[in-house]
Amino acid sequence: TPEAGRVVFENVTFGFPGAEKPVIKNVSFAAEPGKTTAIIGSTGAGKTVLLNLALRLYDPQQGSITVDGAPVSELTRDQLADTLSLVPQRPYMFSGTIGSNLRFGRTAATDEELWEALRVAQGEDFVRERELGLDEPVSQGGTSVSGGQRQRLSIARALVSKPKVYLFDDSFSALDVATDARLRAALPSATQGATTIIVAQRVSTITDADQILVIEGGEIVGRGTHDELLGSNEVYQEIVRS
Ligand code: TTP
Ligand code: MG
Repeated sequence: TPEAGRVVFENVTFGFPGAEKPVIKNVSFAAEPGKTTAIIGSTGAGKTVLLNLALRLYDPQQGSITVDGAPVSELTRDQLADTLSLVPQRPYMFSGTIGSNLRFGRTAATDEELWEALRVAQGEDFVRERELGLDEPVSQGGTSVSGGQRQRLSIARALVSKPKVYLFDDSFSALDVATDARLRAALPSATQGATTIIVAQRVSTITDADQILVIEGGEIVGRGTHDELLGSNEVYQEIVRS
């Protein structure tokens, strides 16, 4: 259906219980299947909270969030987990192996699929270098892999689950610029047809996005393509300069 993977926020307002002010204010946007929506803004702007709302880690006080045309408030955790994959800002590893961390409950995924996901996520080389490859043990918390490696494993894990919606929360910032560029070049064909939402710090990560949302203080203060925002949005111009 044309709705497949479409994510729509409508006048969403959210504040943490007991907090004085909402951290998300009247946010509306639609993220379309086959397109990339980027979210950029300073630290504390509310980017992570926006992604968490889509996953229904908490419910908004006002407004609605729908996926595939259905309110997320009516979807079960399992349905949400099948539809949306989040690569969290601080990826986690479970005690097990690299392979079990990539499968993460998807027992049906073949080794070949795991290697393909690793190839796209630029994680193939460092896993091949491990003596046991996919069977290499990983400790809880992932202390045996570096932050950048953890991030790539976490991206590969999302790819293995083949969701309709990818949520990347600042997933490329721990990568060097060359690896970031290779990964983003490989990503579109691997995620073809899916809805992609990317929270980014570096403008270079999102210049190709179909739609960029500039968020400040929990509000959308600009939206458009890179070129449109560059010409018209002061907050975006400031981010580009910094
Ligand atoms: P975030 O959404 O975490 O801000 P961000 O993701 O844009 O920032 P960064 O680039 O550093 O990752 O937070 C928005 C506001 O919500 C901020 O004032 C902190 C607050 N907050 C809480 O109070 N509790 C929480 O669990 C989270 C996630 C955020
Ligand atoms: Mg964040």
